[in-house]
Amino acid sequence: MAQLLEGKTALILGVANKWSLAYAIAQAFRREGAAVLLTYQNERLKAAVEELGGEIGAARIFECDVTKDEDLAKLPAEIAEFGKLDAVVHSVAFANREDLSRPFVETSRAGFLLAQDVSAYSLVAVARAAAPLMKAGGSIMTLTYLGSTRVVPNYNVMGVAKAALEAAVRYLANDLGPSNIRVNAISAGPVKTASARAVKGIGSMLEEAPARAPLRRNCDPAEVADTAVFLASDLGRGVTGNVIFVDAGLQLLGA
Ligand code: 1JT
Repeated sequence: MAQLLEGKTALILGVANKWSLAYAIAQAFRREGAAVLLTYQNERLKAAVEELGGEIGAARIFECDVTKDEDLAKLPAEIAEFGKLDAVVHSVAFANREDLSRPFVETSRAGFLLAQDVSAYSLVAVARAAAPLMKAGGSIMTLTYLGSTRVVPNYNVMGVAKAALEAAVRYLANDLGPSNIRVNAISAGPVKTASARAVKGIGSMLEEAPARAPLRRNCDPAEVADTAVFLASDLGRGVTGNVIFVDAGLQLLGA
């Protein structure tokens, strides 16, 4: 079968380790023929991302902290050799650990703003930096979670940040649509990533999901990645401003 992303260049932010959803997406994009550019947040993650990028044949690997405008200003130089950028995957979030366990009402101003800056505003900053490079149109996508619209125990400040992120997807889709740039979010069901494991309660969610989910199993990073391929490819050309659930059907349930 023809490769779905042949001739396309994709920037993927948020690979931290082999469990990262961003890494599953990078693998799927390579399988479909895209040139893949990976970023790492800082020196601490550099070696790990370089090793993972080497394994999949990433075209470029560079430092990009999405909270630093000067790092985002490097994008034009990094993609210059490819002529244009076609897809961006934003798979970045952060909150203080204490804000993912104590009652939401106790969230500090600093903790709230940190989660918003890293997890929601960063999509706006990335889209603004990437859009001028998407000369043949493009697809920008981010990762979200059901805690944006429902109260999921302990998700707390991240739920509020994901609500802002999903609203940003809609406003960005409207702004960038005239340039044929689509903006969407993938809402992944619970998966065993390193960030998820840092969180109290994810273990029991993963244990209970196979009995409750309509598809009667847990979610697999590879199926999140295949939806990202669809959104980045021309198959997704009519889809913008959406939140697509890749969660084995869990979001349908009322109780
Ligand atoms: C972050 C973390 C963002 C974990 C995340 C996340 N988006 C989804 N998850 C997994 C998760 C987290 C919680 C949860 C269910 C799933 C951790 C680091 C900060 C960013 O609650 C039951 C809290």
